[in-house]
Amino acid sequence: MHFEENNPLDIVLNDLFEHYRKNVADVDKITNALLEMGVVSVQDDIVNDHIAFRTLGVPNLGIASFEKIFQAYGYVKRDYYYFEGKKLDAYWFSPPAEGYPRIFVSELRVKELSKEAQDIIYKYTSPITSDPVDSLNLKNGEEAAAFLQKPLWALPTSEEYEILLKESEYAAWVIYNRYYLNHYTISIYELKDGYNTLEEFNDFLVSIGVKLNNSGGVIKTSDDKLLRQSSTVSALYDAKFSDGKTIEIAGSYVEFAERSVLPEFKNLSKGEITSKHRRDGFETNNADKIFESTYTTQIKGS
Ligand code: OOG
Ligand code: NI
Repeated sequence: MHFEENNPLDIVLNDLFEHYRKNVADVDKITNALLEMGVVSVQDDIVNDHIAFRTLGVPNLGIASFEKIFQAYGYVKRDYYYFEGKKLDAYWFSPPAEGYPRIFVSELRVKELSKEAQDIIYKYTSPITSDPVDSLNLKNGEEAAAFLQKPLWALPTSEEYEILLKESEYAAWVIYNRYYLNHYTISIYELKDGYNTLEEFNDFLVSIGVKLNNSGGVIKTSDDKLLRQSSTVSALYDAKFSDGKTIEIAGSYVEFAERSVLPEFKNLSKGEITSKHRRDGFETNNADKIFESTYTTQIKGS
C-alpha cells in the first residue's frame, strides 16, 4: 500500500507498512514473486483489504483508546465480534474513502485471565494512568506514526513472557509486540485470472515456499460462503527480554482475502462491480482461526 504523503492517515499507513515490510520477510517475498510472474507491475497494484492490530483490555488502553487514532482520520466503527475461547473482543472499522484498508482491532479480556497473568499485565500497564492517545496531536501524521512504534510499557522478563504464553498466546504477543501491525491483507479478487481465487493463490504461495495457517483448514469460509480467507504463519524472531535472555517468539504475518459479489448484484457485469458490491466486514469463525497465525501450535506444527 502506498498513498500520497499529503495527509496524516497516509503518513501513518505508509509508516506502519514500511516497518512491517522490513520485519516480515514473507511480505517482500510474496510481492517480488507477484512482480516476477507479472501478476502485478508495481507494489501499489496490490490492494490491501484490511490491516489488524491487537490491544490489551486495561484502563487507558485497549480498543477504547486505540480507535481514537483512526476515528480521527474518518474511520467508522462497525460490527462487534466475540471470541469466547481466546477471551477476545474485536471490532472492525470501515475506511473514510475508497482505496484505504478496513481495520480490524481486537482486545484481550484481561479480567478473565488467571490472577498470575493479570498481575504480569498490570505490572506493565498500570503506570499508564491516562489515555496516551489523548495527548497526541493526530493532525501531525509523523507524531501519530511514531506513537504506533513507541513502546508504551517496559519489556517483561522472559519468565513473565513464558507464563503469559502458556495461558494466552495473544497476551504474550501483545506484551512484546504492542501496536506493531499484526498483518496486512492482499485482496485476491483484484488480481488477474489464474491468481484471483484463493485455491489458485494458495497454490502459488506454496510454490514459492510460504507456509500457510491450517487451523480449521487452509481456506476459512464464512457461513454465507462470500468471505474466504487464508493466512501465512508468523516466522520466529529472536526477542530480547529485560532479564537479558533471548527467546524466539512470533511476530506478524500476511493474510489473503477473497470477497465475492453479493447475491443482489449477481447480474452486474465484471466492469460494473466495485468494492461496495462485494461481501464486507469479517466473520467470527474465520477470524478465530486466523488469530492462530501467531500461535505456537501453528508455527511449530507441520
Ligand atoms: C486478527 C485475526 C482475525 C480477520 O481478518 O478475521 C483477522 C489477529 O490475528 O489479530 O485478521
Ligand atoms: Ni485479518
